[in-house]
Amino acid sequence: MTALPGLGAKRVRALHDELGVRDLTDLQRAATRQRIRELHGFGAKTEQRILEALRRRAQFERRHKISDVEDIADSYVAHLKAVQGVKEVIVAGSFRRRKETVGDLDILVTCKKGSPVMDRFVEYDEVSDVVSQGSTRSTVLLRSGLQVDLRVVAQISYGAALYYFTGSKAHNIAVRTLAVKKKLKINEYGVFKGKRRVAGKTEKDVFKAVGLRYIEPELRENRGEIEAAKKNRLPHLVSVSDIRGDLHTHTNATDGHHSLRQMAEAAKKLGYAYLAITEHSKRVVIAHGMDEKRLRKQLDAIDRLNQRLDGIRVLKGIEVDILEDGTLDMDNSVLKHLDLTVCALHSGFRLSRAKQTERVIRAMDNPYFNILAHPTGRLINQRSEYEIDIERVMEAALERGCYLELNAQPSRLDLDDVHCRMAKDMGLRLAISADAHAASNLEYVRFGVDQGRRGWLEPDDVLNTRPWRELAKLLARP
Ligand code: DGT
Ligand code: CA
Ligand code: CA
Repeated sequence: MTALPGLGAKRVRALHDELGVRDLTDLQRAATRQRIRELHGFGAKTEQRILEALRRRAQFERRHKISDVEDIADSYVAHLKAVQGVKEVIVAGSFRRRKETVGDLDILVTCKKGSPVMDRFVEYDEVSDVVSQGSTRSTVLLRSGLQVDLRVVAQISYGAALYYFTGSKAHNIAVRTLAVKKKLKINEYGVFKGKRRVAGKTEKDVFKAVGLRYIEPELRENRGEIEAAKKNRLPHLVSVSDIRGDLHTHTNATDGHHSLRQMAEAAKKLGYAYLAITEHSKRVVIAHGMDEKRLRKQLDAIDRLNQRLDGIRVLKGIEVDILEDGTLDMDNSVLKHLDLTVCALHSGFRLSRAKQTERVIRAMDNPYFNILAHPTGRLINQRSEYEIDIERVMEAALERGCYLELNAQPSRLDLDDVHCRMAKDMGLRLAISADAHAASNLEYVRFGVDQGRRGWLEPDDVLNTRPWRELAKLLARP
């Protein structure tokens, strides 16, 4: 409930203690019956705002951000692993394909005969409703509103079941068609030639049996991966260990939580070779954005820090606002001293598609423009992207030697997978950046890497897999 705007921990407690509100369904009921306005410190306006937030949530279907379900997935898996007789426990479905949102969790289990796994599955702490319970499949609803499906199969079918329940459905159907052409039958129990099982124990065997190279889960969307697997032309996907630094971070000099030094040390701990500090510019008043004078002061601080630090280089950057006329919110006389700029829209989202596209491209004409941050502005489950012709923006970036960002904040993941693929196909490299506002946020990069993998990105397609010397050359405008 605290995820709803305007509902802090204190208010959620009051709702619980006074009205017995335990989840979003209770909340909806209490608000509709106008019970909330009676509470001390709430009022009719707050009640209206709660209803509005609930409506907005419903609008964005009932999909859950992947970052929101990771903890519950992990602890559910741990709970099931502890059950007597259980062997394998794994979350399949869109979660395994690392989609930015998941509709539900699909857990696959193998176990010995007589294991009490089904009973233990429905007894899990967070379960609010048992939708169905059988001997090989069950479904529950958790208090958070998340649905979880469980399937139990024999060990001999583990690979086939994992393959089947990882999906996507479109991918499965395409592979099944391929199998039929080879006179094979493929289902969640195995790959069969007539009655004979020819594969099923591991996923690798399943792929081999139908004549394909192993396809990473993130690619299984029927977007050309099957053709590529046939021809042995699958991409060698980027992974977190390829990332050598972050190009978009904030400190407590603006709206971040940690100091320059703390951020640099956290980056060093991750094994990074460089970290760009990119504070907001003055236009973003609520983030205490910097003007020319404050930025110059910070550049001096970075110089001093670099002299003291070993093994990591702090890069001088800024997240500079693109103003409505396409100019940048910082004088070029200061921008020219920076190692890089990330440039972003934080206002004027309502311009027409043509005007918005033109605005960004005009900004790219500035020779100090390097990377377009969170290019579509969408916030998952909260705000749609603004109108913009991303393909045209990518072309313009290519022409000028600029780049786009894949912002790795799990609420942004902007660009999305389809746009990443578009960039790759055009030969436009992307920066995968955490946009960290605290030291621990640097780890968000893994969500960005997952999204990039879904967009077929290889290490070479990602700017910040390069050592600084190479990266500096790529950033230099022609
Ligand atoms: P979600 O939950 O909407 O984020 O997406 P998924 O992909 O997790 O879909 P879900 O939970 O409905 O089903 C899990 C997997 O099971 C799906 O990715 C592929 C497989 N599956 C489900 N229904 C079918 C079907 O009708 N045919 C085939 N071939 N596979 C299916
Ligand atoms: Ca699912
Ligand atoms: Ca499901």
